[in-house]
Amino acid sequence: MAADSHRQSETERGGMREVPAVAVVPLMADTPKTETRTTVTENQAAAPSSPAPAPKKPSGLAVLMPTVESSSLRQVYSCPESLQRLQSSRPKPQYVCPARGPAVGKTCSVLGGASPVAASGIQIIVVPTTAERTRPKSHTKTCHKVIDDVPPQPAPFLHRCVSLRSNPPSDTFVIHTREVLGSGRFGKVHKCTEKSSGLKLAAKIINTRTAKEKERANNEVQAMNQLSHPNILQLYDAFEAKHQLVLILEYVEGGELFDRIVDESAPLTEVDAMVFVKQICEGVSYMHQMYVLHLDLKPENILCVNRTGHQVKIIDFGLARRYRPREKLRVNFGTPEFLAPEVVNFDFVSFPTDMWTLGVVTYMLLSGLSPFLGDDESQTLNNVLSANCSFEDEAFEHISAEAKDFISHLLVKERGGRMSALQCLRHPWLNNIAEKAKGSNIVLKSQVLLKKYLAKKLWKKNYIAIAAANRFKKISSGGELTSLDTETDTVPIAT
Ligand code: PIT
Repeated sequence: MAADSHRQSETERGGMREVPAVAVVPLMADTPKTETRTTVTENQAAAPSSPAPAPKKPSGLAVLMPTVESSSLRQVYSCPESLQRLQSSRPKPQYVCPARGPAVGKTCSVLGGASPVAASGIQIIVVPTTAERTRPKSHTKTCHKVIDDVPPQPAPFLHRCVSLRSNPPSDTFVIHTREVLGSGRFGKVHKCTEKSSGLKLAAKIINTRTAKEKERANNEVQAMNQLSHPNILQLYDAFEAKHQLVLILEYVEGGELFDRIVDESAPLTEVDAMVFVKQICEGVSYMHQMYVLHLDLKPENILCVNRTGHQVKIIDFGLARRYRPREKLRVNFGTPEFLAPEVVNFDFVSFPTDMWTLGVVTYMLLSGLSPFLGDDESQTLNNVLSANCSFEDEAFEHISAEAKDFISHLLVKERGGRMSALQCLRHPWLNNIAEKAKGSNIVLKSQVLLKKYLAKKLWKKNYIAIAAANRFKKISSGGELTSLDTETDTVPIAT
């Protein structure tokens, strides 16, 4: 795909000067050699639903305050002050009761209506496509809704630089193991509550039997320690046991973005997609300014703050890497359909690698189609390498030229041709949203197609889980096992 005016200038990649080849190292390696241990107080801002914070007392939670300066162009060690400074320039969101204007035509489900909404939410009129108008569904009528285009509230606690604790998490938290918020190759995420404050949190229990799993888990802690942004899920605490690492994370109740938007009673329009993508760009832009590459920005890793609003947070920093100028990083992991061509080619990865994936996510959000997904893994990888994505499917029929231009400047085979996150935020598609919303907002076809995509993925996940259980049974009864690597999600790829 061609790229021109939105091409990423080198200065804008992470806000730094040209570095011909980029390299990155696991974040674990970033732990400063000399550390000063200090403590922070807990829950300086309590969760809206939690009891008033207990009187401040030293929590005993150690924070690493680095004293060693490294030679990289820009330091992100100086946590938390530098993080707070970067944050302080952002306008603080103001929340008021939902602002609902007069209904136009029939009022239907209102995305963002039940959550705290900015006084000036974007008011839009949603019209069904001609084909939809004949179907007996709730969003087949013209309706009115308000989109809360405000940044999410920050986590209900101040940024914490967390170091691993060796005492059991049950000393401090109740982990509700029956309530599963997410699961994956790593293990499971459960709801949890801090005993002293009642603060609702999430506990990600990561199995760390192998050195690789341990490295990934430690990586996640290191990455999250460096990031404090409303569009990035925050780390609260971390515990290490022999074969497990437990991350205590900010709790959000909206679930995965794609799971939420397939609810057909809440019609999805291009304006909704703009608001979601803009927030993802805000998070990625900040992450890149902090010299962190996510490298696994797939749809599952975007969570909604609540069930009705438009605020999203990026999760899963297990594959994240620290950008290191003059060093070169190649990676051989990821989810085939979201991999950038340089990953498939085992070439250097850097900021634009995340931007490619953002292009894939945006394409899917608008159309419900995965642009490079083939019948099997090798076809998918070949599709990625050809970087040939088209907007010819009827799912793109009502999608704006600006949206297609936005995607076209991300799904560019040549890394240097892709927009940076900052350039995305300046792209016309993500600007004047309220003005665009005044036009006719046709319901996207992506909802139905995404539902099929998710169902297929769930089927595959369950199939693999059953196959793995059967293989386990086989080994237990003395059979042979050739490979345990059955996960379809983030997998090592053949290079
Ligand atoms: C929720 C609510 C919440 C956190 C999560 C899910 C976290 C999910 C998660 C996090 C990861 C990961 C996989 C899933 O790799 O507050 O519904 O780092």
